[in-house]
Amino acid sequence: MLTALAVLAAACSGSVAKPAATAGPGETAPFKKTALWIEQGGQAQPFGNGSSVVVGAVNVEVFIAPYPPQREGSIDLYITEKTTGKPVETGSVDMAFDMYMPHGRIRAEAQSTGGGHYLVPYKLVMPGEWRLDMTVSRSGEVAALALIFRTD
Ligand SMILES: [Cu+2]
Repeated sequence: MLTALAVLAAACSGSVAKPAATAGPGETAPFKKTALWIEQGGQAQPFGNGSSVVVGAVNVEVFIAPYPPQREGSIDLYITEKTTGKPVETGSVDMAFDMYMPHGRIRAEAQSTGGGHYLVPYKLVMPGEWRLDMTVSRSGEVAALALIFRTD
């Protein structure tokens, strides 16, 4: 409501409305709370919960529950072949959370439940901004992915 009024006021006075701010890691946007980013080529981009990303030869769909992320929750991954769409069931998934503080890294174990679905329960020692490094390994091929997420 306030946003609409502000835009209306700007239109009446003839001034140009500013584009909506996009929050990056470490920033707080005034109107929209982003809690998840993906890091690609050294840059963090907002990443929607439930989105998928191509990493090497596989497609990885990522669901975090609850969302926005809490200190304790779980991550559901659906991993499929990029070319055929077939579920990847033979891989092993490694996960580590880090925020570069003296408490160190936190490992999380991925449990394969079949059909390309992997469940990763996690418990973090403190709230804040965490980097999640994920690797999918199978038959000598390793695909790496980095997410950044903020917990309350
Ligand atoms: Cu910390």
